[in-house]
Amino acid sequence: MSTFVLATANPHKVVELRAVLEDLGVTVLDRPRDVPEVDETSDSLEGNALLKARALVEATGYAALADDTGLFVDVLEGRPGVYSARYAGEGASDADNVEQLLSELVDVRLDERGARFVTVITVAYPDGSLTVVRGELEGVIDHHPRGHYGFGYDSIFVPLESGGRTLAQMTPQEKNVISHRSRAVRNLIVALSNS
Ligand code: ITT
Repeated sequence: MSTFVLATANPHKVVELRAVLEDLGVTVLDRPRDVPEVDETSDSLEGNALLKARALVEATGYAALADDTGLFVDVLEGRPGVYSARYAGEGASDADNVEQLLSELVDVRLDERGARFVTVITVAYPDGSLTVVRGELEGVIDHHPRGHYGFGYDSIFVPLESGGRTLAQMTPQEKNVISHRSRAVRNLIVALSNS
């Protein structure tokens, strides 16, 4: 079929994406170490995924796959959103970002703490064409962190279909069944199978 180079250097994502794409007959190349990372300057997930994918197509000549994820909290008008990775400042840890978000929701009741994770995956091809898919997971932001699985904001995000558990209280397998990223990947499989 074709060859894709992956924009992410995150080892968890590389393993997940490589398995799915190789099943579809795609040859997967890791991100070349000598290609510099692009600044994620867009104000949308789609824009940032496109910036990452386009830069890699230009550098390598291969089709490139990039993803971007954000947590959108209703009562905060969608923040942290596209700034999820650096919400507590440049170089912030997951714990710093969680603390920052909880501090902004101190007086907000549970029924007003609705939020969603969104993942956008973009494949950019050398001829300029694009495949863009997304996956979403609805839930609420808990008052305190719970659980030890996962990463990022998992310890405070309670999916609607989790029986009250946070994502960090679900095993990786359970999270993978419902997660925003796996939903985006499933939509990618459909889009690539139809193309
Ligand atoms: P790249 O190297 O691929 O750009 P990244 O660290 O920028 O990866 P993402 O764009 O996927 O990561 O995610 C942005 C932030 O959103 C990330 O730093 C996490 O804090 C959070 N996040 C992403 N996916 C998450 C998940 O499944 N559960 C909890 N938090 C998540």
